Amino acid sequence: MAAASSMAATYRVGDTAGWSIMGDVDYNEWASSKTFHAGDILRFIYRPDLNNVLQVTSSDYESCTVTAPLATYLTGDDFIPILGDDDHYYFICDEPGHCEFGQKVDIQVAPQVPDVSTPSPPTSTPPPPSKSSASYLLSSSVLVGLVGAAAYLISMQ
Ligand SMILES: [Cu+2]
Repeated sequence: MAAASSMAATYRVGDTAGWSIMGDVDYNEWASSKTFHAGDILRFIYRPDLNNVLQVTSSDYESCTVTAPLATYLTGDDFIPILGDDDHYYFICDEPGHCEFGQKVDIQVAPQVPDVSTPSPPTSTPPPPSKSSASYLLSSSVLVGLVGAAAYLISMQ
């Protein structure tokens, strides 16, 4: 069982009002009340004879331009997966006037939370001293100690 923070969620866009101009939903207010992560799914429910869902670029979202969608959804009950982290997904309806009326939503995907089970390696670790130099340092300090002890013993006599 995965931790709650990593479980994918499905969000019904506009909640019970769905994807429509009829409910007078502020879709960006709706989106700002959620935290979207990669792996989550957006569910757009709407009357397909009156609406659709276009995924568009940022500029086409701003200008309600419907002529160059990145993706088009038409079924009336669309499940759209959020794939990327730290990114925006822009959706509009292409029925005349609907986007201008406010049937548009900017989904901002939250940055991915680092997985604590796989910490990134330290950026700079000095290489450990090689065994030969370590043993050389050890033996030379022992040698100095022995010489010093010998000199001390000699001076005492
Ligand atoms: Cu519409």
